[in-house]
Amino acid sequence: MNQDDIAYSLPLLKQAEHVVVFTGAGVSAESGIPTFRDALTGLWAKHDPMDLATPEAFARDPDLVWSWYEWRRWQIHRTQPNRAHNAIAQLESRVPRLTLITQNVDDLHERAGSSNVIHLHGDLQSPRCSVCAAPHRFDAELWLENPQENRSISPPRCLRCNNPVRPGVVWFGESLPERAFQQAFDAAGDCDLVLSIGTSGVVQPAALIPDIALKNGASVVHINPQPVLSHPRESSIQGPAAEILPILLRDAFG
Ligand code: BV8
Ligand code: ZN
Repeated sequence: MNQDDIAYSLPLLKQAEHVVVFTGAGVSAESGIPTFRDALTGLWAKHDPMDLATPEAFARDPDLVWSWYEWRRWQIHRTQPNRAHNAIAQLESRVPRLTLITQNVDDLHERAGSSNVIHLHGDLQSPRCSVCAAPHRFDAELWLENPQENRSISPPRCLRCNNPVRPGVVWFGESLPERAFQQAFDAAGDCDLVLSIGTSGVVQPAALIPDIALKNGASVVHINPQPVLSHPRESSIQGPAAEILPILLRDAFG
């Protein structure tokens, strides 16, 4: 982590009227949640997430896809927000206006205390009927089944039309939720600083968020162990978010 990169970002953060925090799977990495591209383990090792996270995969094998999401939901249920999530929640009260946009489907930002989290790719806590879209409530007892990697669990049935319930996430090839999309893109066009944290910027159209902000004259600071740079008003603080963010807040706001 380069102290100059932190020093360069401090005035941007202190002077910002509207900060957009844009997070990807890397912000949850230090809570032990593997990023989308990390190698899957156990039953999932032979699967490519890109093949599982599609409507076609769910239609072909609903038990396999539902089990994968239940295993991920179980992993998230058993972990805690890390210092990056906590620092982002604290930042809300340090800047005049903050919009938090996440590509993640976990609830770690909410559990760290962040409010009004915009989930561009949906979330694991709001399953719905795959046909009539009726919201489904998880049955608390399900956790007694302890969905380890080697279980195959059938999705519950919709109470209204008896069709399979699906995870409340956005699969590849599906459109992003209209309201979340609009809110996120409006915030990107209005802000003066984007903190882009733990995202490789591969998945579209979410990856446009920093570009929209740059086009509107904002600055972008990437926080990522990998360098992510392509524009004069983009800078990078290389390193893990859970280490960098607490330092950034301390040095900027005391
Ligand atoms: C759509 C939910 C319209 C499911 C996910 C151009 C325009 C529009 C569409 C496309 C396009 N080009 C291609 C497409 C199609 C596709 C797409 O983008 N494909 C990619 C692979 C090229 N996009 C779509 O299909 C989208 N839909 O556009 O609708 C449409 C409609 C019909 C037909 C066509 C188009 C929907 C995309 C949503 C997919 N759903 N998640 C689930 O989770 O199962 S995306 C999923 O992958 C995650 O949510 C995440 O956003 C994304 C990437 O995951 P990761 O790789 O894990 O995370 P990330 O990339 O953020 O990388 C991790 C980073 O963290 C790394 O950089 C690493 O260095 C860093 N890191 C690691 N440790 C740390 C760290 N950083 C900080 N601290 C650390 N400690
Ligand atoms: Zn239904």
